[in-house]
Amino acid sequence: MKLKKLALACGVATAMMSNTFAASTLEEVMKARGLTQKDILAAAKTYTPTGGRDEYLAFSSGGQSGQVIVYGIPSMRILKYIGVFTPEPWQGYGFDEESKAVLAQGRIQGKDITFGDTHHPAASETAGDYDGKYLFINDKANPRIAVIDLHDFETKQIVANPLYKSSHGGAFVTENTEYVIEAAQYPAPFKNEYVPLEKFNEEYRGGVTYWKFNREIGRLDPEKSFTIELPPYSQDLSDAGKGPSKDWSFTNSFCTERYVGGIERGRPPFEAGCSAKDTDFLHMINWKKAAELVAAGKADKINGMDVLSIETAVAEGVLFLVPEPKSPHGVDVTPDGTKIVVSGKLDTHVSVYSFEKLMAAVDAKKFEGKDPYGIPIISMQDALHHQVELGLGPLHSQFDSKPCVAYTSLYVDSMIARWDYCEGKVLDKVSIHYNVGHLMTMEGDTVNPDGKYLVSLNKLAIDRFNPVGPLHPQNHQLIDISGDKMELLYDMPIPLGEPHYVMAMKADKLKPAIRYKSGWDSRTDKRSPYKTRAGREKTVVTEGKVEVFGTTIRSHITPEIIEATVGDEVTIHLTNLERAQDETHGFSMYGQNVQLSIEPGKTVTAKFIADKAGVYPYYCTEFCSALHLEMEGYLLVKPKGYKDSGEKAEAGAVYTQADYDKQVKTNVETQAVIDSVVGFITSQNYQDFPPVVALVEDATDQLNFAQEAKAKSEAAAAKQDWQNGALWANQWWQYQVKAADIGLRAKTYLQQHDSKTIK
Ligand code: K7E
Ligand code: CUA
Repeated sequence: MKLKKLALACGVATAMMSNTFAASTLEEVMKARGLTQKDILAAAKTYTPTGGRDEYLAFSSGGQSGQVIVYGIPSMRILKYIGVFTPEPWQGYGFDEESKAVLAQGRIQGKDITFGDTHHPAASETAGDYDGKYLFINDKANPRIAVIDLHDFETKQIVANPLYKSSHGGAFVTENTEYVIEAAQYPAPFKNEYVPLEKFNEEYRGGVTYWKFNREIGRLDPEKSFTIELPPYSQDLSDAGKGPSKDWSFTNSFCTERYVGGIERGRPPFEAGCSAKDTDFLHMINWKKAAELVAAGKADKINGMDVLSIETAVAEGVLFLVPEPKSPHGVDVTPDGTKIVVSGKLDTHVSVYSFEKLMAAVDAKKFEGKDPYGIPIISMQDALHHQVELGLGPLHSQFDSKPCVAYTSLYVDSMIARWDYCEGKVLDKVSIHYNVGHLMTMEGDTVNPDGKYLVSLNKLAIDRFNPVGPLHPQNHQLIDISGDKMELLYDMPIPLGEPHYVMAMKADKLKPAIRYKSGWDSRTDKRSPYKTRAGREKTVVTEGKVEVFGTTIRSHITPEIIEATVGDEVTIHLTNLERAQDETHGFSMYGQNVQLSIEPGKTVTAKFIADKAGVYPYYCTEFCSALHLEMEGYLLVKPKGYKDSGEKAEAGAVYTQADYDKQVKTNVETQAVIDSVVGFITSQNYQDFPPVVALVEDATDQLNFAQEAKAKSEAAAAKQDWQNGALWANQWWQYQVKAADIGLRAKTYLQQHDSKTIK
């Protein structure tokens, strides 16, 4: 009765859909779904058939989620959320001891911080071009930078800035990733103490930190990093120079009024006091020379970090200011490094500064004055190439493969402008939905942009998607920029925080691993001391401690029974023995906040106190094989002083010789099937297909396990132990089934990929 009603309701609701399904020609589908020619063209430009790959991979900030979102372009399919500043259970990030140690590096003054406000991802560069090796991202709320290794898409390191209390202008890398730049935002005292706001001008400070990157080990080196002290202006976005400007970096600022707010004290709010002046300052820093000064001992140690004071930076000629129209936001260096494009939310123009002119003023010591901290100011007239009127609320700029072509987001107009920054001409505009912040073109912040597509990161998504409550998804809109007119292709909802910036890299620059070296600690990139081999699993019990050295492989966890006494510290190291692609096992346990992800080859550790006597089942959380549900076990936590009754556990079922014989017969038949599959594969040129070679390796592993189980069953049978004989025969069959499954996958692959007999 109920079913009937449901069917009826569904029938009405999906009437239009079923028309679509019934339609068999393109015209019919277009009519049924109300699609135009233009829609079909956009679909054809983004649709990726099954098994297809994207040309670019985008790495997006995950905003308040503290994560990085990876998606493909042009399909806009999300591929991964990388856990960065926030625990991420699927990846076991923040649950295993190895990744907890990474998150612990991000503690702020000893406190665990379990979120991040990620803004700007930056990929490592060699000679100003993405090299596909590392990704960096900043946290605005708790000034930190994370390092992600693109070999496995895992977060390896978090560094917390010891001076700032917020930061925004990061992460940006210098031309050969010598340094990762992180600028402060809201000024605060460097020391971790109370300083009254009345001392704002004297003791509150801003700064730019240059985190030294050690490419050999793929980590930032705080010892070799340094900060340039800056006045208490709110430093904002930054960019590193390129080509002729490669030794310099540029950082915007707002609120150079140094207003301190106090709306509740009857004073005008920050927004009024911070935008009163007509101009703010672009900071121009010679980081190369600053690094030399630090190496020569000219820095002071503050909170353990080398800090070059304003005074020294000015005296040594590494720090200059240039006025820029008030409340600027984006600063972007052109691919050839000759110009710096600055846009201000409150000005309809973008200001294009000439690096050559800036250097001429520096060399001639031609300044219009000094700021209250003694920093020389280069006049705007002396530095500008020109200003170009683009529209309302210009924010960020990116570049095209075509010379002199830039794209700038117009926040207030809700448009993207394409313009010529050499000639100062607007070329085209396209509307977006709505209020774009950052925008991004393919490799558009490198020395060698690809053009092709642009992604608009919109701040509002009103009316674009099915409503899901007051909190809307974010909207990344894909735009085709290959033709004379920009064309909007696709809306992608992002349901995870507000991404600020995203960068896209040619997918073929990435060479991610499919498995780890056996027994690998992926967070330290070293062989784990807890690596456990098949057959060497053990549980070590000492006073107050139970330490398990276990393994996982389709379809069992070793051990299957762990015993502890209440109050024990339980440590479980698990090594995934799999070598096969995508054979990750999970491990979760009742009531202990344990959830591990053990990718092929990985070793991870769960640690907890068994503080309550009881029974705690555990199991594998990845559907890894036909007998995945049976990948299970028990932690038994006994009360103190518990005495075993000495009773033997009775198995639920009893097996006879007939059961043994029946299983062996099945196994012999199964082996015949396997032999025929193996015969097919080996008759082909399968060595020419790496995925098949990997499958054959895996199947061979399984058949070896089958042989071991077979030997055990025969040994039991020889002693007329039909119980164990039958069970081991069953285990032998389990391995055969896995081998057959893998073999069939290999066979299908060969048939679909034109191996020699098919031709
Ligand atoms: Cu939102 Cu670059 Cu942090 Cu602009 S930022 S929009
Ligand atoms: Cu291993 Cu499911």
